Amino acid sequence: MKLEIRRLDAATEGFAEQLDALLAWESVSDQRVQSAVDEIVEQVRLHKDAALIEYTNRFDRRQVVAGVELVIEHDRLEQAAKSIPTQLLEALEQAKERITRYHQRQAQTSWQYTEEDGTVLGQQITPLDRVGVYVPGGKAAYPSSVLMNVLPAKVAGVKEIVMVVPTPDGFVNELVLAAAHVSGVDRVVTVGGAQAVAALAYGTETVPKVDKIVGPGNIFVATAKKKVFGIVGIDMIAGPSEILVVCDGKTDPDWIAMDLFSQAEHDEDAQSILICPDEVYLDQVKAAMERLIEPQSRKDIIKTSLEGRAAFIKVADMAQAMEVANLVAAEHLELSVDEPEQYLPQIRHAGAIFMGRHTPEALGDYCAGPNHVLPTSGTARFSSPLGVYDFQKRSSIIYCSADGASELAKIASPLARGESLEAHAMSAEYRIKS
Ligand code: HSO
Ligand code: ZN
Repeated sequence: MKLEIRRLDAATEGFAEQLDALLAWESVSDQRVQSAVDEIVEQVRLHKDAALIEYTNRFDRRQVVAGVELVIEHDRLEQAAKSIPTQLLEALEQAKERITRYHQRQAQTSWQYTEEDGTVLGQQITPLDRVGVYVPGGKAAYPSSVLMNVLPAKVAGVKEIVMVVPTPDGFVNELVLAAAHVSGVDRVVTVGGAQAVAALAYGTETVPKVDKIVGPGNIFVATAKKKVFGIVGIDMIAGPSEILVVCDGKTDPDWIAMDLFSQAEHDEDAQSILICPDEVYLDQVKAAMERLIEPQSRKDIIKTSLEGRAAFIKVADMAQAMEVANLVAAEHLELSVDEPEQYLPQIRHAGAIFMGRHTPEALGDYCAGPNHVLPTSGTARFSSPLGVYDFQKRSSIIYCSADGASELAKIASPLARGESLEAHAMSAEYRIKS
């Protein structure tokens, strides 16, 4: 199958503009989506289960009468785990172990130190009490994403994890339920869309109010998450998946072709970019892609994604490849080269960095250990992978000794008076020793 893939050359004038155009992505939250979400969130806030049930019946074509019908019992999760092929269950468990081990290293711990005057200062770390995990229904329902969202919360020590998942026409994804069981979700409620987000943010008779909502979703879910942010915490608003492969031209072209497909098959808007100093190699990868796409079960999605958003970028050398990689700030960056560690210090922006020819992104998506929830659309410039720290909070600790308070008050008092805050000044001054 012929593929039309955009080619750029970093040496040409106007490359910067071409790159900007390539990366440009606007999530289309039009006014209609916004007003629909406003209405849904408001109704669920006011009428709780009654509204949640009505929307669920309408959008997911169900006939639920009472809230309890939305809840999936623990036994049912266990049954799902038993019903899936053993090999799959074992893989979920092995992935869980590796992901947990990696994330345990991320846990922040409390600390304290004592000033010379005896004042103790510190930071106390506590987990969030209750977290909501949104799991999409239908084609984007990934059991691996259940693990990636739930396990860091578990490691952080979150007491209660509520998972919401839409079940259109009552269809339940057994693998998703099995993953919920393996990762230790406390409660599963079969609701989705903006109504599920609203239920998690405000609480209903069936869905407990949570402190933070994480997990990917469609435009309605994303818009609802933005709307309730402030009432609850949210993780991030994810754009389409991206992969950027930097290759020196010496990896088997078939491997690179398949790595690029692995992102492209996610959805039509996904972006796959290959950077290489060797033009002939780019042609070889293209030929490999045209051959390998034929038997792909998702070849239509792959083709649309590649022809709409992919690019091959020719660079002068590896140094320029690193510069371009930093401009892209990709969600996934593969360094398909020998001795990739020599380039690592030059990479400033990337969600996850896959080092060397034997590290395809797919291994990171499932089981290597790091999280697969990563910053997209260039947001790796200022944000990080989902992690244990997203489920932990910090409280500052101040414990003054009598001497310490007396000394601090002498600093605080003039500052307070400078702000014309007399009670502040006096509160401090009461502690000054005469
Ligand atoms: N690559 C996706 C995660 C995923 N892949 C789930 C397979 N399943 C995140 O960009
Ligand atoms: Zn993936």
